[in-house]
Amino acid sequence: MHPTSKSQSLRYAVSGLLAALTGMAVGHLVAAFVNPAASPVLSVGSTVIDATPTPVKEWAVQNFGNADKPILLGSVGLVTALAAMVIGLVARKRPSAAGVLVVLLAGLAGLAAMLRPTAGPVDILPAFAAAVVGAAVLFGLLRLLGSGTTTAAERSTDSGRASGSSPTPESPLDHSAQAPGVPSTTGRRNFLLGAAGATVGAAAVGALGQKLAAAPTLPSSVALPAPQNTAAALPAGLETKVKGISAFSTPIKEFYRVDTALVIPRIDVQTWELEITGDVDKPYTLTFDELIKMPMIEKHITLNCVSNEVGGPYISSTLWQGVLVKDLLERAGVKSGVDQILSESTDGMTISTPIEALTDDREAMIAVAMNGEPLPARHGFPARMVTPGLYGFVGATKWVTKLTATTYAKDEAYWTKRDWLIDGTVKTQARIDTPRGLATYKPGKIAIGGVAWAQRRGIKEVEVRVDDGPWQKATLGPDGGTDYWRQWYWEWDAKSGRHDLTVRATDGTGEVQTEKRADPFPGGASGYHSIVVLVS
Ligand SMILES: Nc1nc2c(c(=O)[nH]1)N[C@H]1C(S)=C(S)[C@@H](COP(=O)(O)O)O[C@H]1N2
Ligand SMILES: [Mo]
Repeated sequence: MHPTSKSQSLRYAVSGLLAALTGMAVGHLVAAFVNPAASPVLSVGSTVIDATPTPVKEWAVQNFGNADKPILLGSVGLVTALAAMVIGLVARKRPSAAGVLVVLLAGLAGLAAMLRPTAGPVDILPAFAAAVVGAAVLFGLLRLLGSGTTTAAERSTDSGRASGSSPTPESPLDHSAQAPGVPSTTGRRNFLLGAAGATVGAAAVGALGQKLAAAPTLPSSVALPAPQNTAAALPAGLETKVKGISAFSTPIKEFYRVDTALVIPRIDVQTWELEITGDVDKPYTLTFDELIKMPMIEKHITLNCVSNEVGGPYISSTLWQGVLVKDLLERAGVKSGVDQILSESTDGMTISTPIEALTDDREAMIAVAMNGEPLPARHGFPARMVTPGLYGFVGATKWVTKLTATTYAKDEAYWTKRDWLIDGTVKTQARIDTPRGLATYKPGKIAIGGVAWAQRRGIKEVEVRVDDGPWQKATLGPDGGTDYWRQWYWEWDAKSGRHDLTVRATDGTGEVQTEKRADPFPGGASGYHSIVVLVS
């Protein structure tokens, strides 16, 4: 191919790319007003998440951790960019076909947005805006590409400038060097200006959309009342004594986050409502003000994710404040035969929780505060469920708006449809936080420490083993209650060499955690946490 023609192809590909970028950016901005989740790139991303088979999703969570979403969105962006560049190339020969393809591409995003479980009619608007702007930018750039087609006079100045040779206007050689439809300097400059403008515009508009979609907090006019039933303050944890051990109370900024939401739902407390319905005598709805006027309790609870690998990071602990689910259900009068409460959130999540877990003495709650502060948006603002003893996927609905008394036979929750178990009882586990696996340490005294948990049962004992040696009893940290994790440590006199360190916990009933390894899917990981350290 002729080099000039090659760079001309590049300009067409760039036109397609910029059309898609500006379209997506404008769609993102429009979505900030109608529904942030309806942003073209986000709704396509969410559709991909929901359509991904469970094993692939597990693999992504294990391998990418918290980077799984940026990587997913990056991939969606990359595929879109490639498609857009192809559309740009098509536009060189068939501009109207390219226009149709831009509209189709935006249409796919619109379809994804409309098929989201919580989609409303306005959710089509971002994709519509993306189609209009995308097509406009494409045709705008095409015009610039076509507009400055070389005139003889311009060509002469062109070649003169480029080569520094004396101008030879109308030379046949000069003429043949110019491919048909190739823009002059003016045309190229106009195209570059247009492209730069589209790039800057897309970036500015996208950033504005991102800012407008930012998560809300409790307005200063709404003050959380103190709980009637306060929890005793936690004793100081071991973290000051054992370097590298998880803090007894997880700093809220470090609290793990697991959910399917690509944009954190923005909920206005003034319009938020909690509906209690289903097989109940008196269904009712509460505003946020009415909810927090009910008696509230406080409780130290450890929350963990069923997707956590043995030794994994998806576990955190804090003080929660909220209204007992039991009180909320009592007021509605749950009919006999009900075996689950199906909770729903603004982002379309559905979670089944066994009715006993919500009504027995474990104090499951609709929480409105963590560690004395209103829930951060990413942890469920303004209200979420917390059920001690159950993994989050069956008891910790964030951004909750509806509780339906029903049966497992009648209603199936999001994860159940994806073959995760209905029984989400937390398994007894222990984790080594320090020393770090595969790190090298000097011989001598090394504190081995970490956390152990068995919510509802509590931790009675933690033991550590070095290589094939005997199980050594670890010292336990303070007791934060049966629903709270327990810190532990054991001082090791490390000798040179490569060593395996293994930990196991015994729960409050005297049962030692199982050694049998299980993957997180479908009901939570099991097995002993073991690391290798090098001493030299
Ligand atoms: N609305 C909603 N709630 C949700 C989820 C979700 O995807 N959407 N994920 C659940 C899962 S799997 C877990 S482990 C916990 C995690 O809560 P956190 O992010 O506050 O730690 O939230 C639960 N609640
Ligand atoms: Mo989870």
